[in-house]
Amino acid sequence: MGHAVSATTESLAARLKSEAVRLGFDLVGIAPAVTPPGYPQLLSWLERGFAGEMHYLPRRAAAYKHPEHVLRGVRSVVMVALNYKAESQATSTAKVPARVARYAQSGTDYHDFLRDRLKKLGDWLHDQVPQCRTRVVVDTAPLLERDFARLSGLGWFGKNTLLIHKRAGSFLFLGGLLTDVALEPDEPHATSHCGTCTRCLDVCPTQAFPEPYVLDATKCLAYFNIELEGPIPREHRADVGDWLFGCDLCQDVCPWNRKSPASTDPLVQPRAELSPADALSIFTMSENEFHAQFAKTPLDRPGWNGIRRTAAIVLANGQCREAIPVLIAALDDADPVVRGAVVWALQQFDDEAARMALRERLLMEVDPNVISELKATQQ
Ligand code: B12
Ligand code: SF4
Ligand code: SF4
Repeated sequence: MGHAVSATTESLAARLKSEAVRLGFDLVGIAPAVTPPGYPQLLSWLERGFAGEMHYLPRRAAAYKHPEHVLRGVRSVVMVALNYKAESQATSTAKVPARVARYAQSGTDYHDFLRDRLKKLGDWLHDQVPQCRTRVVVDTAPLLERDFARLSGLGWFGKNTLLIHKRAGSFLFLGGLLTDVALEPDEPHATSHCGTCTRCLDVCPTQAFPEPYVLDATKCLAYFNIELEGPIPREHRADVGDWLFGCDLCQDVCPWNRKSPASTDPLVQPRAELSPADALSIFTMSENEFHAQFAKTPLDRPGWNGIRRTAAIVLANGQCREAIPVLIAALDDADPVVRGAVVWALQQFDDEAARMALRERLLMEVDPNVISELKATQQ
């Protein structure tokens, strides 16, 4: 059952927003529960194959059409944003620096703490409107979060596809609270403030933007080093540079992030060993050590093997000769994706021991993908 807008629900919206700020959110706005205006763009994005192996996106294409599919009877979508630009940066003295995107440097999984705070906001709403229904959304539900964030007035889509707020910038986590309470909606953010700037498009190492405002995710480093389970395509391994986890290049260059304030929230402050990480120590970590350090952190998503796959590539890109014997030893690794990356890494060094180890490995390798890595001579 829905709840009509009245003078009291209007002030309820204002009180809900104060509560959201009290809970530690930096921005909050309310959108009506409608078909998101960007829905046709999502369909064409999927049709162009830009979701790659993120099959959960096309599988739920129909559900994105209306937030009704996330919460039956939904009338309002409360969108919140939390600034994760931390006060300090880069404190570690890593031998081979391996960069971790800012959003993950605290080692805290933002899904958890955003969800906790949004649940508290939901509890607050339940106290005000006891029969109401709510659902918390962070990332995983079929909801175009940036579209609803724009609709609720939180900012515009940058050419890098990120949601940008004039004062707060784009280093923002987004989340939503869906409810069947009809709350007074905010005005959508109708203007764009990118102008003639193209910095984000120009800096992208893989040219992942086929046009402004559209990202081909299958070329984004964040897709390669976080989402992709298999090998990172050979032609993009050099582009990975020193990015172990995610990538911030198209946000670091954005003028709107230059003056954005730093957050004092303890949950987003960087852990020294992640800002930046050390590629060599990460690569040589045992599975137990990895879990002890990184279980429940964002690095757990690619996992021990995924992280070591990328670390091998970062070591080669950093041309750290100390890594050569370590990489040679890893030619025996149990995981073929790690072995494949190690083969490529060794091929990037002009080194006789590396060449000999690769020749020997070819005589005993059984995995067809690793064999083709061993036989490949380019890139
Ligand atoms: C899948 C996904 C990814 C994929 C694909 C990203 C992408 N651009 O689509 C990959 C793995 C590459 C990725 C990377 C990152 N992600 Co991500 N990701 C998502 C997720 C789960 C879904 C995004 C989605 O639906 N994409 C499909 C496309 C079609 O949607 P869209 O880009 O939002 O497109 C909208 C607009 O651009 C617009 N539009 C489309 N075409 C056009 C054309 C014109 C002319 C205009 C004006 C508009 C327009 O309409 C579209 C529909 O709303 C969301 C969470 C969520 N549920 O929304 C987080 C999310 C978008 N990611 C987030 C973050 C932080 C990142 C990274 C910064 C992480 C990192 N540092 O490594 C990078 C940034 C890369 C980048 N430049 O976008 C945040 C973004 C916050 C913000 N300020 O915008 C989100 C919202 C997660 C969250 N809850 O906070 N991500
Ligand atoms: S996150 Fe990095 S790789 Fe992905 S689009 Fe931005 S600059 Fe390109
Ligand atoms: S770098 Fe420039 S074009 Fe890209 S999002 Fe920022 S203002 Fe817009």
